[in-house]
Amino acid sequence: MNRLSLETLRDLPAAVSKPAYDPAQVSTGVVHFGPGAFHRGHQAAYFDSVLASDPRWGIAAVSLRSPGTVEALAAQDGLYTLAILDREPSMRVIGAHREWIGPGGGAKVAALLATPQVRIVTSTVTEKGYCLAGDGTLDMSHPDIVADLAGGEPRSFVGWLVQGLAARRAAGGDPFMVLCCDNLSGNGRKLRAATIALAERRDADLAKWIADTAAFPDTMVDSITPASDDALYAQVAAELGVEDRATVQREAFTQWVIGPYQFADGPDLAAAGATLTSDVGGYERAKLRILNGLHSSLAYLGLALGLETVADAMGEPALAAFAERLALQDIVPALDPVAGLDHAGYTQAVLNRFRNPAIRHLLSQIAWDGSQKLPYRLLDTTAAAIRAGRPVERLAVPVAAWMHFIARRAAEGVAITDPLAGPLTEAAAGASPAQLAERLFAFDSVFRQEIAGNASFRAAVTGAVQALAERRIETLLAR
Ligand code: CS2
Repeated sequence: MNRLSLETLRDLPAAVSKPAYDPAQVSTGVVHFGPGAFHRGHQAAYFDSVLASDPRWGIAAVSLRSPGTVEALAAQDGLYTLAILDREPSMRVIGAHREWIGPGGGAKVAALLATPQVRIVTSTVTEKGYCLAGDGTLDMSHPDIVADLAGGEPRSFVGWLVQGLAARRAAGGDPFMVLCCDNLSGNGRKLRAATIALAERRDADLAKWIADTAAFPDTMVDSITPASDDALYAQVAAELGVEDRATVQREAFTQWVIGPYQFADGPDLAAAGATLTSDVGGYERAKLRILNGLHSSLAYLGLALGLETVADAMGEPALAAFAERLALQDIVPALDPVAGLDHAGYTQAVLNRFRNPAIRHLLSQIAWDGSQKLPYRLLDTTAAAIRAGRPVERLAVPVAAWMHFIARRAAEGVAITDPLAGPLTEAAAGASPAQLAERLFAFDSVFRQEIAGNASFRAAVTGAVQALAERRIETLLAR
């Protein structure tokens, strides 16, 4: 079967929507680090819409550690299909990527970051890709940061930002704007502080220049984008009549909320559907704690029940009802009101999205990197509940389910995906339920003192870990 390409694009069925611009006319204005499924399903679609009227915002996709996506894009002239799988499915070919750089392409990345026409750097490098410590500041002892401090070609994303900004300053140019598109609270603020902290080690004037001139707006990103799988490749090939190895699937819903920034003559992201607001923090907290908090809860509890996907978990009445109570009675009360956002309505909309039967979103995928995700997703809510004197028994359940997940994987000898996989597995191996809770509470990058030191929460988690070990999960879901 032929591959999707500029050549085969012309013959695609009429029902498939195609770029509303000539890809040959597009220039590179954005460098993106981490062109995984989420980027291709989310930001790239916004820039693809912008390109219809402004050809300056083509994307250079940078993936210096894994070649897969870049090779697939290269074989397809940068084109891929966004399969929107929802109540009304549709297929859209995206042509926003005009350059793609894989392992060994560091010199090219450095050159692009120094190019004045490149005015935006975006990132989806996952939570762990920012090399932050438990308190959200740059972890100076992280191996990639240690390597970057020693000089040479950057290893970390933050290292690339510092190098790129240094080159622009040296040339007397303007900084690029940085848009962090990962699920961290205060993502722009944290990345800005990390970049300045690393720059300071190199050159205090550079750090000051970055602080004074470079914009790092906070963003909230949202669209459920499961990893591409064989079923998707087959479905897209059947609908397009050509093979597409870079295709991605996502739900119809998509949201990109971007905090205030000054950026003359930039891309009109608002016209492409993004929301520009002064209260991105309110949206971000609601999304991280409600959507992502429930996602992680469903993942660890659903896996304990032997379920496979988010939709399966929502099909389990006791689990779905537990998730709804957790959101409405524990998570929402810990959120400050946000103008224009009804938290209860948002919760129902999220639960409805989770029921989307057209999407197979694996719980095991969401379970990745729990040590990085739990603090923003569930433990910020827990800290707020502790401070306000609200009960924490229900919040303890998903946290215990995470511990139980690690213990089960350790017992089965199956590796987990997590930057702390080694130490977590070691702590969990052979532990009794009480020891398991005790040992995992000692991971202070996950559990800050306010939480680890709270006797009620510790007792509730320990009891729930015990109940999970004894397969008394229904009693927990009844909470
Ligand atoms: C999910 C997110 O994998 C995960 O941890 O919770 O990727 C989630 O699907 C997105 O944040 C939705 O916008």
